[in-house]
Amino acid sequence: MKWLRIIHLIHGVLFSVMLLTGLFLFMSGTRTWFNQIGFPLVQFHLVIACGYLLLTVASLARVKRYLLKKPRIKKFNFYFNTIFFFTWSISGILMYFQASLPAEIRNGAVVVHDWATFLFLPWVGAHIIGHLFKVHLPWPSWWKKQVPLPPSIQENQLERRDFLKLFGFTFVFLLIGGGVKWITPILSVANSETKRRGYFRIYNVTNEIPSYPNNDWVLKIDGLTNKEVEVSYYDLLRLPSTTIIDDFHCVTGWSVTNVEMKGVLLKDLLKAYEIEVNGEFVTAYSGDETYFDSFVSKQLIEEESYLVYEMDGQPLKSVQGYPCRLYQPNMYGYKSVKWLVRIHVKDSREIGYWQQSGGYDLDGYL
Ligand SMILES: Nc1nc2c(c(=O)[nH]1)N[C@H]1C(S)=C(S)[C@@H](COP(=O)(O)O)O[C@H]1N2
Ligand SMILES: [Mo]
Repeated sequence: MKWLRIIHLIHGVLFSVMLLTGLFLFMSGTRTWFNQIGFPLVQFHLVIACGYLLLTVASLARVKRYLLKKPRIKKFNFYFNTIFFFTWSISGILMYFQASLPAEIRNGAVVVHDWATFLFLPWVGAHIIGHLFKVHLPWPSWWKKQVPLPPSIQENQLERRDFLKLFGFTFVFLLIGGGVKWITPILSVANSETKRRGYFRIYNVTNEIPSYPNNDWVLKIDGLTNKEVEVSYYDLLRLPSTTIIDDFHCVTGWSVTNVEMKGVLLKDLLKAYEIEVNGEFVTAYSGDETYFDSFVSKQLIEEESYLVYEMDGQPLKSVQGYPCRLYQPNMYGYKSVKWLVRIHVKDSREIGYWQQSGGYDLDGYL
């Protein structure tokens, strides 16, 4: 009995840490903040998860033996938790090995992992409140056992548990409301070839969105070239455009399928301006003055890459890189530098932002 209590406590602590780090990973703002202070949040989340996994697997049989002698509500708790435990573990393991999995499974794993957390939150809330305040949710009598009406109802008075109920229902209501909004684009059935599936999680390592209010944006092409060129927004729109419908993949696991992107092929721009690229490497810089990534020149020119300015028929949104982002269809999303302002040709290779701080692969091929 004493042991079970200790296990319960460790379980609770580990779970809370995972929940918190998980939410921090989920929200772009906190994710960015941890990244800025150099804290390896993903690895931390994983290490705790392994501890949690081992502890749970080791104690599962004992806990089950203990709980099955108890009232139905405890049995319910046991099975409810076990189902979620396996859902998180399996989807988490799939997320870890996502690089070697097909996009559908990868994307599914992220959605399941996030959604399991989302659906579990109300239970966690109720469980914590129950333990802290020694109150219990008013389960219907057929579920527990026959109980007399509480005095508060007999006397028609409000009790703390009534406020908790109110609070609880509001919370669940908000969750469902938020959830519906969030899951609609994922569940939406693609009714044409070109309909997008999934959604972009907007990433920005700086927490500040570069803005170009009067389209006072220029793309500079310089370095080892025969000339230095500055291309304005209107110049870009005037160049011959190419549209691609493609699946966008982030290396952290999410994908958006059938995204329509319109822009200018870099090789077309180089041709139009008669620019010769005389260096083996290229660094692409963002106007946020922080994000950049590097390529072998060939990867951007011969393999084709896009200077994207429209997505799904609309100009890019500011958070998605307005007015222009780079896109290399064979590579992961992190190579798609948003608010692209400079293409610098060099004879040595820069180590990009995520290669320095996240250990991402230099080339980033899918
Ligand atoms: N300037 C800039 N570009 C960026 C990023 C960023 O943080 N800053 N994140 C990259 C990553 S890791 C991905 S997956 C995509 C995400 O695109 P989205 O923010 O439009 O969803 O943008 C890429 N380009
Ligand atoms: Mo990414």
